[in-house]
Amino acid sequence: MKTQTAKTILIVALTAIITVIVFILLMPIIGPRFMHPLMSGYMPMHANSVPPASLDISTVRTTDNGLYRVSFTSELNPLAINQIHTWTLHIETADGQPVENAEITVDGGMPQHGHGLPTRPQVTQNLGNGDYVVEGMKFQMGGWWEVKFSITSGGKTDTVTFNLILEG
Ligand SMILES: [Cu+2]
Repeated sequence: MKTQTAKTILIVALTAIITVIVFILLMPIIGPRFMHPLMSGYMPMHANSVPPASLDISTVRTTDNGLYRVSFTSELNPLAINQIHTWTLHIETADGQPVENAEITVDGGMPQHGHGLPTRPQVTQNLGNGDYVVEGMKFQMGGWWEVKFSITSGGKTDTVTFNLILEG
């Protein structure tokens, strides 16, 4: 009888361990599909993720220190979730001259969820006339996103943040 009980406990324990291991191994595959619905709605901490009412969702903005005027257009219009796509960024000086040879880095994320972008978008082409191709844009859930560009030209760096509201 004791042997039988020990056997049962062993089987239950092994099953539990195997389940955990399989779950961990599958996380990279099921993770994005499994976690993001949780993060975007069902978890209590995200239940109140309503974007601020005064959010500026303009696609034309002046950089934080007033050096550049930046606008973007998205190849995916209207923007939608779960699609890798390309933006074109246009950069001018404050007085309207195109900024031709800027170094640009891209960052972003969801301020209310505490996570960044799911991809690492890169500027891959300088089209001239202040236009730059940004490849690898993607948003994996609905809600408030920030996309931040750091722009350096002639040794002067300035940053700009675009706000997006995506339908989930
Ligand atoms: Cu999120």
